[in-house]
Amino acid sequence: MRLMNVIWSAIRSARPLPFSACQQAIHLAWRLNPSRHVSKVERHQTWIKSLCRSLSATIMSDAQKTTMYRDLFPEIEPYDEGLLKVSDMHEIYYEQSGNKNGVPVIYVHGGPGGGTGPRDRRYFDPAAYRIILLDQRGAGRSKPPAELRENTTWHLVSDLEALRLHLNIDKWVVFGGSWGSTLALIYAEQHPDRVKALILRGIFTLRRRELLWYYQDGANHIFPDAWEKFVEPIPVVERHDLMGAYHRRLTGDDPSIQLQCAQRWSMWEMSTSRLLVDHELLKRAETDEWALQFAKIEAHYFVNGGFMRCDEHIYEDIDNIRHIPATIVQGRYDVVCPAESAWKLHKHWPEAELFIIDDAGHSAKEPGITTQLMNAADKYKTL
Ligand code: STX
Repeated sequence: MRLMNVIWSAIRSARPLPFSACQQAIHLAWRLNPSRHVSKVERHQTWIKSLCRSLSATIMSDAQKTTMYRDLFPEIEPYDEGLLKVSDMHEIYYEQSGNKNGVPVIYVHGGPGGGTGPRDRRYFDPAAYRIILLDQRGAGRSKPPAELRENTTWHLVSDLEALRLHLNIDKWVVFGGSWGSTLALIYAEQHPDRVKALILRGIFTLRRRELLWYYQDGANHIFPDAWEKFVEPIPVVERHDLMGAYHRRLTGDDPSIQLQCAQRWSMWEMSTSRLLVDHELLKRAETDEWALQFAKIEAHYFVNGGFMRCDEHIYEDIDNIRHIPATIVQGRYDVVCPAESAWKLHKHWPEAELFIIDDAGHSAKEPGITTQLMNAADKYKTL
């Protein structure tokens, strides 16, 4: 009876495991109950799968257990939401959830133009963290949507400071993936005294070669099928500069061309963000308002080189932040922001811990990446 209780409690807390661990567990389950017929096993697949997960957890070595995936924290609602006026033109949306007296953490979203969502609250222990989400200018619920005027990296850095002061925060943990890593790094380099720790994922430093890899010649070698759809709206004579060609159309005066280009631009990113393509994610690219925000703002930032001093900007200023505790999480098969940038950052900043996740692409939603991001957030929750 006690054994059954132990097994059931393990089943209730079961998390997805690598396939090889499940296979091992199946063998073990089989040895424990060899009379079970295959067809019965098939009929009870869900039960058996859970059992396999928990059994395999008991037979895995510690090293294997560190590769077990974590589930996000439960869904949580904000206790405070607002719009902060940051210029004559822009108001930025922010929200707070978790523990009002906890360690403040600011979630810096990607794109630029991607905005935040309820899922982004769930990397952080709500008992320990005061979780702050912010939609950057023109993105998400910020107003006006997709506005490109008064919208540069430096405006976004000053908005982070405006929000920090508005919320009466002295220092916060800064969490950002992809473009969120770019902005988090630049913000920290400008305001190192305001940053307790950095948690960075899918490193993107906005060098020209990173942009060309993704929007001109690089990632197309890996996703030729998705690429065909990406280049389709652009005439062959303009394809030598796809970012420029898209930018002209996205900021042009034909709304139907704007929308078609926004969808194709967004679809390229949604098709290439994960190790295994997520078809649900692709639907997002068809949402008109989101696609327009995402594509217009991304193209605007990218044709302008992220408004940075030079290609090496982030690396040149790295000494400003080398004393700040930091974790970098990078998918090995990240096609959007290849691991070369995370490696280069690590070389310039050896004090920052780097996790390369062997079974992941770009997305924060990939199980190995989620797990290491949550581990890092746990590590810094007592700072
Ligand atoms: N854009 C990289 C980036 O920051 C080139 C990014 N990629 N996907 C996203 O952001 C979302 C998760 C916001 C869609």
